Amino acid sequence: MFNIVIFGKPGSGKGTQANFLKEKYSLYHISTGDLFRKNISNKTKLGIEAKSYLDKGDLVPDSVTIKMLENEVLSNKKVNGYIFDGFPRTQNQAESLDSFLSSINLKINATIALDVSENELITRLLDRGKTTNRSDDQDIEKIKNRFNEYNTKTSILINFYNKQGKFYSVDGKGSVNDITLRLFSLVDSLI
Ligand code: B4P
Repeated sequence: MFNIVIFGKPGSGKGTQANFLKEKYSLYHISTGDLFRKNISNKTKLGIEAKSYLDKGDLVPDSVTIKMLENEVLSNKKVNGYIFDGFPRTQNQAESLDSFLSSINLKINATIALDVSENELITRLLDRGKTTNRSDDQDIEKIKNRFNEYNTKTSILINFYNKQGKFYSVDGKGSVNDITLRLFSLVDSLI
């Protein structure tokens, strides 16, 4: 099993690139953002709870997010590995993920960050906001709040995974294809 965390600021291309990684390495892709949006559109109890956080650009509480992630892994165990997209986003989530994976004899092999400037990200997210109904992509203040959530709660995980010798950063600026090739070359060197 080869398990990857794809990491980066909002809009850095985690979801975009996870789709290519999943195909090439036959991984099971778990996007916590997609899971929340699916629950919101199906108006489930979880979706109703998550909606107010997503709408403001806040992180959904760990108590909700960790359980959801664990259920998704346990429901999809016959796979070659996982790609965790948008999870973990807090120290508590990262520690929970390590202990949960170790309880089922798995571990994270690599955490790969996509490095992109906030100015470029604002352009990408506002562009996406024009063609989708994602409320968190349509308002610059909400986008800035998402950066603030990342800078205060998520960026500490760079140190967390660095200490474990598992952190890698890839330049996330350029064409989607160029970035995919950078990621493939890194993963090929790790497998
Ligand atoms: P996510 O769904 O994870 O969304 P994201 O960070 O905005 O997007 P991502 O980095 O995947 O970017 P993408 O490829 O789509 O989170 C949304 C919300 O869910 C969070 O704010 C939070 O509220 C909640 N949430 C999720 N996980 C959570 C957790 N673990 N704990 C608590 N709360 C959680 O790309 C963005 C855009 O850029 C796209 O339009 C794409 O086409 C474009 N793009 C991609 N690569 C490009 C490139 N190279 N050049 C130009 N454009 C590019």
